[in-house]
Amino acid sequence: MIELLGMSSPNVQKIQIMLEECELPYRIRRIDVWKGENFTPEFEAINPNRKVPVLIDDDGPDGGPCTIFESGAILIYLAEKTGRFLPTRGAARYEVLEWLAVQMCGVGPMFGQYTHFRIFAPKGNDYAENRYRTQAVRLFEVLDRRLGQARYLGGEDYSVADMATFPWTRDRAGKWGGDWDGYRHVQRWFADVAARPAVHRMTEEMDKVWAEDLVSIGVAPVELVDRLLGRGEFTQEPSA
Ligand SMILES: N[C@@H](CCC(=O)N[C@@H](CS)C(=O)NCC(=O)O)C(=O)O
Repeated sequence: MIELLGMSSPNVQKIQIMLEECELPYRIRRIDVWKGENFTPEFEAINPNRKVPVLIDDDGPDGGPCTIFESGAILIYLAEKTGRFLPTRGAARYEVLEWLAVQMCGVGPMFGQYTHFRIFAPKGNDYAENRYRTQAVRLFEVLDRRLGQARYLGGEDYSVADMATFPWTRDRAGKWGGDWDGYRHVQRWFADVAARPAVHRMTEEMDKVWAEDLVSIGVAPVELVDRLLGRGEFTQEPSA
């Protein structure tokens, strides 16, 4: 059995899509980051970076249980375990890995920071908000150009690169001042991915987890939110 540790965030959603696509039996263990459950010694022992998702597989590559953290590594692990959604060799493999890397190193961090500064930063912090919005819009343009040349991000076949990117584009460009109507290739791809039964199953399940997350967000103590966001008493001052 596989256990997926996480909440409703995009980095967790991408793993659930892959598990559903591969029809692997799994269960979700909710880790409530708003209650600091990712800061316990038990959690730190399985992910020193203290973030979700984490995947625990009873049937790991060496015959025993294994634990994997970082969503990109988890997707590659599941692709290699099942032999699906990532070509095993040749240029096609690296094309998928390139676009997976664009998600991991670009789309995730930039969209994440834009969300942070838009929602959590004190008013007047226009520099950071403008910078990350500009990066987010730039990345939408990169995705749109790519999807004008290829059916999917990794090439002609649906792959882990699409699964990784899809949750980050849900609900976003239109609200962000980017020209959603202008991103017609992203829109075509988005509709295509959203229509997959596995993706449907993920959104149904994750909408329920999101409802639980919303309750936790509403009652989260200030000091836990400050630790999560790295602010207040958790701010690191520059060394002299
Ligand atoms: N690069 C990591 C990012 C994981 C990440 O940022 N997870 C967030 C939820 S999306 C989290 O655990 N936040 C809690 C915290 O930062 O304390 C991955 O892709 O797995």
